[in-house]
Amino acid sequence: MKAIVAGGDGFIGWPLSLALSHAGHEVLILDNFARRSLVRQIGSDSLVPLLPLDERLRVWRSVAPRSVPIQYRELDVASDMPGLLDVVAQFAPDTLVHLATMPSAPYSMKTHEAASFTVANNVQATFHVLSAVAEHAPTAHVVHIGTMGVYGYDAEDYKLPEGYLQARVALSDGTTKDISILHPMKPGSVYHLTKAQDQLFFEFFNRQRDLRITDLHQGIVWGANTELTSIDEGLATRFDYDSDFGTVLNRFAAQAAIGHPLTLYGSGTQTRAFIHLRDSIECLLLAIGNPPELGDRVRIFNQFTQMFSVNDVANLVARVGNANIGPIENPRIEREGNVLSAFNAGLLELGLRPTLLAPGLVREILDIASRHRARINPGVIRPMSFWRRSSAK
Ligand code: USQ
Repeated sequence: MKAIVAGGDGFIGWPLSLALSHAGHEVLILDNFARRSLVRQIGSDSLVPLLPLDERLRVWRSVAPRSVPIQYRELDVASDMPGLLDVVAQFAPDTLVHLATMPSAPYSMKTHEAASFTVANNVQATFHVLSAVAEHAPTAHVVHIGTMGVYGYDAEDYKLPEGYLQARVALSDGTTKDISILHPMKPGSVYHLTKAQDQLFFEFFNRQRDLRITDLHQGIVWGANTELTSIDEGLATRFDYDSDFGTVLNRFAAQAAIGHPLTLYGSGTQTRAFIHLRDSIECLLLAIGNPPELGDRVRIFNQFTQMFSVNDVANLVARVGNANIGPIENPRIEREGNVLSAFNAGLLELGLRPTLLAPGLVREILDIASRHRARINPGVIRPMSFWRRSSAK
């Protein structure tokens, strides 16, 4: 199989590219390295040192000499539509995995400029990817990582479906009809808003251009390694700990490593869906290996394995890492004490075997954070983006 991974230098894109190559597939990475430069712009960097992409690929060739070499091309899929059309026409992918996104909710709420960049980048990137596939690889399967956050986190006493809601409408003759619609969206940040918008693009291109599309509504990813990124330090994926780009559990681990109180936002009673990085890659492989049939509607899976409150996560990291918890005023506008329950049977039925949160796995992340703690900039740990003060709200 031939796969394009747009955003293949990123936190998920890199381990996914390795996994696809390891499985014998021909991989072409497209990336503009925006993630590396945005994180540096805010005064942070990956906690784990990263090699430039060409050097990472050299390391991969040396440890996996029998794998098909991964190709790459520096390309901004959001701004260079002719370039993308060209690449898709020439490479003729069977699968295009779209991860070329500005992925941070806090960054998207920081300033007018950051919000505007997020909208321009994410919306254009999705539109360009779909247009290029429709034009030059119409039978290819487009796989995208979306977010559980599109559903919103307002307390509702029902289990969130995988993308589609059954609704009953009244017909003019007095009878009723059951229909299936996209679940209403209630994004909590400009970033999540772009992911909600993506769903409309997918529906449109699926209905009008017959594209085969899988949208994975992912929870918060934790963990620092996959089996393949652990083979050699030069294959590590990025580990962000700053308050804009780091996700909560990895952030807490980095904080524990330098003796910083864990930055619990508000009461910590926000419940969220979580998934280990290894499982995230496994889910992508399962989705790629089991594409929808031509003519199927957009396939949506909820990609998470467990639900926790932020308190649960803080308490576990505090216990394993011998850290204190230091609650601070919540910089976000988000409901605390929410009820969250959702179906995730789709990926389990395809064969996902969940990696469950356990002290040993937290210890693994803490060890990595401790090993690199000299690289931590304490100035980027506390919140740097405030929903209420944000000009983007
Ligand atoms: N939180 C803290 N302390 C911190 C950081 C976060 O208490 O230092 C809390 C937040 O208030 C929030 C929760 O932890 O309630 C999760 O925050 P997060 O920064 O780990 O994750 P979030 O901004 O929600 O977004 C992340 C990824 C995004 C992905 C999303 C999945 O950045 O790409 O889409 O997780 S989900 O949240 O399920 O939509």
